Amino acid sequence: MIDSSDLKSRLHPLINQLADAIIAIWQENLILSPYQLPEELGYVEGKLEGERLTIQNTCYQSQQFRKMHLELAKVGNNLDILHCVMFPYPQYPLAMFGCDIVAGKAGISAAIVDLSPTSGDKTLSSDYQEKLSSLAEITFQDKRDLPPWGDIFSPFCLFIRPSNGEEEMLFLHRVKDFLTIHCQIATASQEVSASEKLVYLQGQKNYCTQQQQNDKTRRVLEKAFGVEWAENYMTSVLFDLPNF
Ligand code: BLA
Repeated sequence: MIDSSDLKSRLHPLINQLADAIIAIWQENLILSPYQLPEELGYVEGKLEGERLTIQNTCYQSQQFRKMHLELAKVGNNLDILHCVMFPYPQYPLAMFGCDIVAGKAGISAAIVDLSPTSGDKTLSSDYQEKLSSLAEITFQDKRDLPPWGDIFSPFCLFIRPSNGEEEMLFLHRVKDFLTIHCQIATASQEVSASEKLVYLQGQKNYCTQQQQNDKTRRVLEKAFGVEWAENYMTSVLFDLPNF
């Protein structure tokens, strides 16, 4: 028996708090049912240059979301990772919620959250824009630049290296704000036409194609599990597409 609470207790406190907050907001706003990941990929362990890589996945679905994926990972004693993506059913005109936190020995090096557009014109709809614009402005000391594949993210994307505990808490609150807005828009959303659905599906495909180009993620997975395993994991677990 694997004690799934074991990994969580060994992760950076912000990752722990954020994982709890994400699940709580999902439970409060959506009617969740389990989502079955490929059999052997719920909990995996590999070896990265002599260090253990442990991955623990939590996955749900709801009426509006094909897949809501929260992944926690630990690489030896060096690297803690939280990864979360919500994939809407493409007949709902919804954004992609994505969040990634990478914590090393020196603290959190990357904290990113976004609601990314998948519409034809690659902009967020007015309901997202209005709600996101009305959030109080926060200034973080250390803003990070997006890599070239990051053209999928919205102007509201927050990508920072938190400078202290206070900024970590501000980031946590901002993720909760983004996620709550997203769930509220989702539960109020109406299905679009068959032709529009194809446009949103194309938008999701583009999102996944771009995310699959994140060499930093790929490298960690390749070193622990090998090139082929990493490719399969990135395309079938992290950024998979439905066969609609
Ligand atoms: C960066 N992602 C990273 C980094 C690592 C990982 C090691 C570098 C940290 C740094 O630059 O400080 C590793 N992330 C992982 C691994 C997994 C993971 C192994 O999720 C999963 C097992 N990444 C996402 C999502 C987003 C995202 C959903 O998975 C955004 C919504 C973004 N991660 C993201 C970005 C970077 C990053 C933009 C910086 C990439 C760069 O600077 O080149």
